Amino acid sequence: MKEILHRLEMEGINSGVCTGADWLQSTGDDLTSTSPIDGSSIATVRQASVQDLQKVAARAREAFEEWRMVPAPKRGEIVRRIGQAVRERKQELGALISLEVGKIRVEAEGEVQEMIDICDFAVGQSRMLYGRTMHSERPRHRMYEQWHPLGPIGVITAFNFPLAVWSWNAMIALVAGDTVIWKPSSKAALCAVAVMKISGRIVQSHGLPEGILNLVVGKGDTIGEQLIADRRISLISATGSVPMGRHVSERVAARLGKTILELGGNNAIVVTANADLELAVRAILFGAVGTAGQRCTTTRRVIAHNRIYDALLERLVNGYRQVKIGNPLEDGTLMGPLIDRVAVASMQEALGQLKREGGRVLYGGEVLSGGIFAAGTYVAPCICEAHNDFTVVQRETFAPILYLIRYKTLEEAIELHNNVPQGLTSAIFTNDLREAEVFLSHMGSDCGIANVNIGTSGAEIGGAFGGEKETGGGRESGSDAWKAYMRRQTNTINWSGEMPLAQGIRFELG
Ligand code: UN1
Repeated sequence: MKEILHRLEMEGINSGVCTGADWLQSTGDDLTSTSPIDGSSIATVRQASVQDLQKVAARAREAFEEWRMVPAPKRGEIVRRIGQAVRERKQELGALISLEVGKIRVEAEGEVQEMIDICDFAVGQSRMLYGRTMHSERPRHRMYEQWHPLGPIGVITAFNFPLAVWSWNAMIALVAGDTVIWKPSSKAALCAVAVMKISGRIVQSHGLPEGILNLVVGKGDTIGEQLIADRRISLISATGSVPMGRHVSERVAARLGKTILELGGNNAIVVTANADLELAVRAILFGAVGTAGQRCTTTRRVIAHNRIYDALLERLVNGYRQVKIGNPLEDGTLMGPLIDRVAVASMQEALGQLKREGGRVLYGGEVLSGGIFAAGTYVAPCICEAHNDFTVVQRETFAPILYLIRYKTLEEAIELHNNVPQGLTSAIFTNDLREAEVFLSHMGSDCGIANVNIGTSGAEIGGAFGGEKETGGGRESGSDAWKAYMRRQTNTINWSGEMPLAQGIRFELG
């Protein structure tokens, strides 16, 4: 552990506030990060006070004036160098993610790869911030639109993707010409400090002012509140629970600021009678057990055709039995701990609720104890029989609970599928072209992401990521998600020597 921290230039006590290369003497409370693996202390972060945030926000605003004037491809060059530096520290960063949030090594390194990928994507994007041209209805006029940098943006991230989600936002925002203030989850503060040590220095090594890439570790009810209320911050991008997102949305809307929200999911896989069950089981296992059920994209429901329900259940139970649970840093482990005991308690609470509503636990669900499980953060992943309208099924419990639901007709399956408040990711497993097309059509899945013969989690960075309904409607990462980080301007230029008005209006003196 010491070795990993050392290689990432982390100390026993670290400032949690920086404006690039400059780490401020933060004046908030100390936050000691403990590992969910064994409950041991990893290191301490000195959090931001409200005054620290004020200082950071002022610098971010000031730095924006200069950063927006750096040509976009040159901004891309800085992002390219960040990606390179992260590539060189992939293993160490991965190990820190495992230590601090309990992800298994391959998934933790996969997350670092996700950051590297978005850096590469953003570098290319920096030369492709395209606007359209239109034909003016007036003679000898030119009309076009262009995209300008937006301003400082605030990025609020959750513990479960401590690097990737920030980088989807921050790297795109950087090439867009925005400055970024990051408030990470307090449960993943060390990961944030580590990646900022790498990235902040690179941004500042080009003679640019401090304040382009900033970090404020702090509590939601003080620092978070201040951040979302700050009029200097043009856009707040928030990832987390629905109640958090609703609050952020209301506060930012009150000052008519912009938001990008990526909130809870309640993702389902429909397995039809024409599915390749072998493939479906592999996707469900990764989707439901991967990251110990703590992804927004985790598979929470399987809607299975009556005819294959029993066969699917048998294969799933067989798969679940073989999942090795334990230390996420050890080879062969497929499921590490939950983030903390609170998460374990909320999983148990959900299972209690399921039983009260008439559901059944078919496999797993226990809290594991003793030996390597002494921290009280390990559980057995769980398969349950449930009805879609149970209140417990309607909400997102951030734990490896999978609800199996039966259906008879595809129409019914889609109705069940869409009948939840959230709308992030979805999938159908079928070899029948018509079933697949119905699922992807207007009458099919109502989610932001819909897949065929691929599970609900593990999306690539190249697509726009986000969901509908209570998931918040935001889109991040690839495709044209960059547009949300810029302001659009429509320009009309008259080179005619006349003053014709649009809509044929004549407005002339005498
Ligand atoms: C999240 O859980 O907030 O699609 C993000 C996935 C990852 C990102 C998940 N690429 O599972």
